Formats: sequence, structure tokens, C-alpha cells
Amino acid sequence: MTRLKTVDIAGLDSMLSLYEAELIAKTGDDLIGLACRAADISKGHFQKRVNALSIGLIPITSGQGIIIGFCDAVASILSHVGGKIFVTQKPDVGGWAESFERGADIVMMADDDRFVALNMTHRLVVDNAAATGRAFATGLNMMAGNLEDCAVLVIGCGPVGTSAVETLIRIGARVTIYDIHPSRCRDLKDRVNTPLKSAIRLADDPEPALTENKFILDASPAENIIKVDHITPETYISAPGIPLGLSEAARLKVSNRLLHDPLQLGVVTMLAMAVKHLP
Ligand code: 2YJ
Repeated sequence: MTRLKTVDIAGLDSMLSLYEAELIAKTGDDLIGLACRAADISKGHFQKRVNALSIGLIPITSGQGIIIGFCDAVASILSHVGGKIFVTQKPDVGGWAESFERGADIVMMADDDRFVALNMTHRLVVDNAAATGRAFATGLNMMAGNLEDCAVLVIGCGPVGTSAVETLIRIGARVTIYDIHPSRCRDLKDRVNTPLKSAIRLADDPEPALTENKFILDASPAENIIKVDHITPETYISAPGIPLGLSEAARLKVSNRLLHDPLQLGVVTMLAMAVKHLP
């Protein structure tokens, strides 16, 4: 899993309004709207629940340690959509204690492997990878119009790619999957939680797959795999992977038919999934 860097999230706070305006132009809906569709809850339910919530963010020092700006970036995204948000003064165990003392309904934290939201009332764990896969698959569906019966290429068969494939299959897309490690493609097809596994094809070479597919979801951390020659006027790309997999020329050519961010869609969708079962 890619570890975010401070540079990936620098300035995210001050750009949220612009980010949201671009998201609406691309998908027809805002951050809350897209996240609610991904989590399958209504905007009304989301807003009513979130406005009454206290959410604690705990910096975690284990592994490679604190990423400067990480908790603040997550806090700014959450503040943008509602709720009472606080970053704990202390990291780790001290942060847990503070979250309980301040009555947090939801606690969020990340180490090098997992980024989770914990719904303290329902003992529900929402993983950022699952939320991110859902969000970017939903966003691709919205950008493209409707992906039912359409062919979609998913690059990267990790947890984000798996969740994206499950979401695309639920939408009714025909999905081709590719990973640099072929065994991960087979594992994804075995693991994926759907009776419609026959809708999943395995690609052993990315080149023809990238040329043949106009709808692409890139959930891999590979740079420069999507090149300018792969982009046509009908290409739509949803790219949760960090760093972005498009070459500079490909990025320019695909223009606003690209959905990509380091945290925003995944974080708001985590929150929507975490409040879904609150009465
Ligand atoms: O609390 C901190 O500042 C750090 N322990 C944050 C670590 C952030 N974790 C990562 O970057 C992981 N690779 C997961 C990120 C998932 C984003 N889609």
C-alpha cells in the first residue's frame, strides 16, 4: 500500500471549494452526494446523523510514524461536510483516552497498513480502502453516464481494486482486471463477493487492455502506465492510485474526464459508511 506523503496533501484544505466545484462539473454531484451514493444512504440521513456527531482523529506514531498534515487534512475534509471534529492532542494510547473522554462517536486513525473509521456505538469498522474503491467506481459510473453493460478495465487488484470491482459488478459493468502480479488477479476473482464472477475477465497484458477500454479505474501505485496514445475523446479515468498512473501528456489529453484525489472521496465515503447504521 502506498504511504501518503505530506506533499500529496499539502494545500488540500484551501483547495476544497475548488475541488468540489470540479467534482460537480465532472460527476453532476458534490462530495456528500457522491459519497452517499457510494455508501448507499440518502443525503438527508447523512446530514442529520453527521451534524449530531463528534469525530476524533488520532495521530498514530507506529511504523513510519506521523505524516505531517495527515490528520489535519482529514479533519479539514470532515469539517467541510459537517460534524464536530477534533484531532487529539496526544497520539496513540493518549489519543484513544482523549477520544473517549471527549465522547467521540466515531474515531479515525491510520498506520502504514490501514486507515479506519470506528463507529463506537455499533462496533463497526470501515476501512478506507473499501470506501475508496466504492467511491471511485461510483464516480466513474457518474462521469460516464451509466456503466451498466459497459466494459471497464480495473488496474491493480489490491483492497481498493477489489472494492472497485465489487461496486462495478453491482452496477452491471463487465470488468477486466489486470495486475503486475497475475496471481493477484486470480485471487481477486476468487475473493470477490458476488455471484456474477463470470462478468470478470483477466488480462495478462496491460497494453491491449488499455487500448481497448475507454473506461478505466486505476487502483495501482504505478506511474506512467497510462500514456497519451491510450486516451481517446471517449476515455474516462477514475484513479484512486497514488501516485497518479497517467503520464503528463495523458493527463492533459484526458482533461476533466479524470477523477483523482489523495483522500477526499475516500474519507467522506468512510464517514457515510460509518453513519449508515446509526438510527
Ligand atoms: O497518523 C499519522 O500521521 C500516520 N500514522 C498516517 C499514516 C497514513 N497511512 C497511509 O498513508 C496508509 N498507506 C494508508 C492510506 C490510505 C489512503 N487511501
